[in-house]
Amino acid sequence: MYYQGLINKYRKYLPVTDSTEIVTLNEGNTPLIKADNLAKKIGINVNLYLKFEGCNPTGSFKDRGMTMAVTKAKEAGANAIICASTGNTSASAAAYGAKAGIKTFVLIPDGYIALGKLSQAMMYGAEIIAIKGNFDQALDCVREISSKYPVTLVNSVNPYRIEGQKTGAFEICDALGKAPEYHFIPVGNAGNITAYWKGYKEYREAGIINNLPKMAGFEAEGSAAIVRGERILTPETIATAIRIGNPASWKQAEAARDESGGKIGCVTDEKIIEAYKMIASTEGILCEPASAASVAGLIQAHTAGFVQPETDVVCILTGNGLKDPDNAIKYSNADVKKTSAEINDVLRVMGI
Ligand code: AN7
Repeated sequence: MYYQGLINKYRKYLPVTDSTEIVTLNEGNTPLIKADNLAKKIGINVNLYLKFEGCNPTGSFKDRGMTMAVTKAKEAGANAIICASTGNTSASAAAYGAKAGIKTFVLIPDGYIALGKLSQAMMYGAEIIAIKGNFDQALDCVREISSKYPVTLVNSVNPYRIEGQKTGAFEICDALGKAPEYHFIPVGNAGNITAYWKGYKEYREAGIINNLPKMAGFEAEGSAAIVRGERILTPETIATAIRIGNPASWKQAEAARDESGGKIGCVTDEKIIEAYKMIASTEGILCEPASAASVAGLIQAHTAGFVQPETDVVCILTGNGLKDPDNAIKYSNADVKKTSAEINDVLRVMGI
């Protein structure tokens, strides 16, 4: 049957009615890829799966929440939406805003968003405002603006975003016929870990699964507010998507950890890059650096003895590596060999 996006597929779990006009780009339905090569490389004896959210229409998991948030904004008659973003939310808001015919404002930290994400927001036609400040300051700004002016906030503090994003958990359970034992995920603003945990719990309440995963979220070390237990005023990390020092869903992330018997940890930029390269070279999947925090987290947790063998483990790869070609080129170590167009020269360079 023709796939029409995640609201249509999971409508009975979502706040829509038969008369709701759905704004969709046919997001969701992303592949859950068995990653035997990566598991072997890590040296872990589990069934490892990568949920590649980079296959969404704008290249990240944000589309799951945005279809829902923009559908509800449109239903409520909104003329404009606004968000703060480290990049992916702005790309997604801009795309769904374009589809809905709603004006979109995005606030981004000037100089700290990946090239591909900026190009997306530009092409989809958003009003782009680059602030001299970080994501947390941008979020404070848009929260205040949306509370005073008729513009709908579509950051993950908008509960419809969480509703849409919880469908990622439904898809994993539908694919495996159960919940995995462990769910590894990057943490920035902490909306996604909140959404997945909600999704797993709702599927269990509905009787579709009867187990729940341990939720393991990972922040970047230079932005690890939850791990350190304090707001970080100048968050830093190469993984700009999660360069966030005051996560909006902080409490909900801790609840997911505590209710599931999971953990929230942090990984260094060095480990993030190592995982980023390992995922690409062993599995043929190019995710963005922030996404690799889930796999870097798995490696760390495995070393610490947190992961039981012969279990199902899912790592969420939240965004597509094509969004950040600068980092891909910088860290690949690839040696591009140049030569003339003569076959003999090409063969010589090939070492034949
Ligand atoms: C690739 O786009 O916050 O913990 O403004 O883009 O739900 O915030 C992006 C976050 C992980 C963290 N991976 O998710 C934004 C933004 C990627 C991301 C996260 C983000 P949350």
